[in-house]
Amino acid sequence: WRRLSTKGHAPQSVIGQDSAQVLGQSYPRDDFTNVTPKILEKVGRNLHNQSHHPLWLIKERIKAHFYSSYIGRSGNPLFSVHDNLSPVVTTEQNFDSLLIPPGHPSRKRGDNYYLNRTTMLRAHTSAHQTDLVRSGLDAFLLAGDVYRRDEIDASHYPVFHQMEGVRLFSNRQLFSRVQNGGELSLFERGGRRSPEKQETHTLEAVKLVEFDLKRTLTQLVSYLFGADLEIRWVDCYFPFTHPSFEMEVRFQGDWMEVLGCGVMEQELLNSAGAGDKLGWAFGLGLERLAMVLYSIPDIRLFWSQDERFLKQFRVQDIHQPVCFQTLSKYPPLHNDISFWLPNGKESEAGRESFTENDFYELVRSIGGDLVEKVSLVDNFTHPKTGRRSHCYRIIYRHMERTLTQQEVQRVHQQIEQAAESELGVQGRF
Ligand code: FA5
Ligand code: MG
Repeated sequence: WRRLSTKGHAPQSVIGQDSAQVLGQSYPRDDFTNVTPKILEKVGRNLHNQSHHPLWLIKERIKAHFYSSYIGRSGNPLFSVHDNLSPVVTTEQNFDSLLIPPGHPSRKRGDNYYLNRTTMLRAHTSAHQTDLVRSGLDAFLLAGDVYRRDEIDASHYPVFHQMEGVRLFSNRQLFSRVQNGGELSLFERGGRRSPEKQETHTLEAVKLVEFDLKRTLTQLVSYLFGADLEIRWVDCYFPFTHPSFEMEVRFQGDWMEVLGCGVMEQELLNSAGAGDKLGWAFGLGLERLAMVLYSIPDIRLFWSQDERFLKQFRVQDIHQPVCFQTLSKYPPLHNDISFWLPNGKESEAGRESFTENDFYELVRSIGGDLVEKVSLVDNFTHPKTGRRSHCYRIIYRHMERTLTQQEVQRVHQQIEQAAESELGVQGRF
């Protein structure tokens, strides 16, 4: 609520004559290189990791749901969460590890951002599936920025965010709750691939995995949107899952696809060292969910640095409902406030007797929605007395009408009085 979005501290990414510098690494250019400066500006922004950004908020809600619903045998969360993997991946990770064959249309230069022939900005979070499974994880969530060459309109942007989920099951884990489960197996020899299943899987194992996958995702969206949301499952195709499905939700009278998922291809698990297990995987679009959940009309708004956008998501509790209001066209008014801080003595607890956050809290409690932004504009120490003074600028703006000087003055004076009586500061009003 109180600060402008923290800018990423990632090293700047640029494209030069001979190489691209991305997140502090250099990649030699070749005939495949097609990243642009505009796209590289977005690398390292990590919107999903910026506190109170709507994508962060929805990621936190998803994490909270998984942490509380799926608990391991020793009381630990079953799913580990990964949100800091570099978006720079090899074409092997993005395609080959997922059984996407050479020459497959999804590899087209026109659809992806290549740093060179062997390195690219990931086109989906699935690029990390194999590595995380190989590292020994049985259940994980993974959030990250993904890059696809695409047009820009209200629902398409070349950079968006996905959350991947994977869960693996051993024979015991899958069948332990089934009567006489000990007699069932995950795998069969000489089986045939059919619309229902892969050749090596037993039908009973696949049906349980598919059921667990759909139940997990249905519970997730009912947790996010309430049980009233209409959803439907559509059969589809991915090279790395079979069977595969998309979930669609009803949004503004139309069906909108929010995620793809399926039973993981056994060949992928075999090559990742988990050949004794079956698994499901899903990949969902965080923007798509956030747009439905918060009624955000345009995907470009996620990149906005406008306080009027960002402040709407600065809720105390991540479960508090947020309904996005379109940005006000009405003009802002600003008013400054300066005061001497209480004497620099520290309280017994070793805490400062005045903190900036106390003041922000106070402004919010009095000014409510009229306050768009508060910022510290001057911090002054008197050369002789050593007393410190702060000056804050408060920007007032109403969503639905033009504020008058008079009504802003009233609120501003209340803030001045409360600052003196509650925070022990001395006004220089
Ligand atoms: C994939 O990216 C697969 N990796 C998903 C997957 C993971 C399948 C694991 C099976 C197992 P797809 O391209 O359909 O699939 O994208 C997945 C989701 O990302 C979509 O359902 C949608 O919510 C979101 N998405 C895709 N393209 C865009 C876009 N241009 N803008 C915003 N969101 C998008
Ligand atoms: Mg799709």
